[in-house]
Amino acid sequence: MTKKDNIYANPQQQVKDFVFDDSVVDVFSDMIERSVPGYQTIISTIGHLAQSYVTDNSNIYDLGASLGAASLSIRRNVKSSNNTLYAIDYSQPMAEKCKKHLLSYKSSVATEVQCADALKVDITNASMVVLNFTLQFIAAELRSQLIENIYQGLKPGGILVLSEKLTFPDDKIHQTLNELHLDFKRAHGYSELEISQKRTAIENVMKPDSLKTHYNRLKQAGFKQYNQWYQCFNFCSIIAIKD
Ligand code: GEK
Repeated sequence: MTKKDNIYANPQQQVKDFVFDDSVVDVFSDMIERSVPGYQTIISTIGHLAQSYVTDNSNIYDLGASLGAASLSIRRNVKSSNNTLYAIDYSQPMAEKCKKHLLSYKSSVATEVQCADALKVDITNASMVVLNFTLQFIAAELRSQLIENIYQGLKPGGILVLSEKLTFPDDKIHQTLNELHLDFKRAHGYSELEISQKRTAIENVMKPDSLKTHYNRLKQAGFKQYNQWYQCFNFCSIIAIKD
């Protein structure tokens, strides 16, 4: 049973910076589903893309895998053989629960869950890499390095799925899409107190970019083909395919 996220339901004297600790891991599935518009659509589409892009004898990387929702979707859909899926998360409690979760389902895809920093992972022989709402938690000055590592580690024809919260250059658009997102959270049961305390907790930790910044970074890394395939309010998902 999924536990309800009520981490910010009571007033906190001092709201601390958000960390992926035991209390977050405990309620993570509920938290992400009630906070990220289109999350399930993105997870199932990652599986669908795995069907088309994962090739025989190649590796798959889910970087910032959390509890392994994208990894599970990939494993359920892969049609190729001799693949290894690396599910990576740098939060120890997250990686531990991810391992239990993934290993409780049978799969023909060899799976390794590792507690590691995505920046330090050696990406090789990859036909698919997933960064599903992870890049925004990585220091801005290190994001290009990660995207470059991914580009280098992808095989020709391999795919990167990059999902992120976005900022927008036009103030009114930014405010409106942000407000729609907050309404989404309200509609999913979060109170004003929960919304405001979560905002305080996350603002130093999660720093979204604009779509233009993402596209520039992908281009600089070497990708020639990339585009958004999904957007709901201020959340989007991009695919980038190596020539
Ligand atoms: C999903 N992809 O459910 N290295 C490895 N992991 C990291 C790093 C890093 N440098 N920085 C952050 N993380 C998941 C959802 S959540 C998104 C991803 C969210 C991990 C962090 O520990 C957390 O588990 C995850 O990235 C971000 O499809 O909570 O909004």
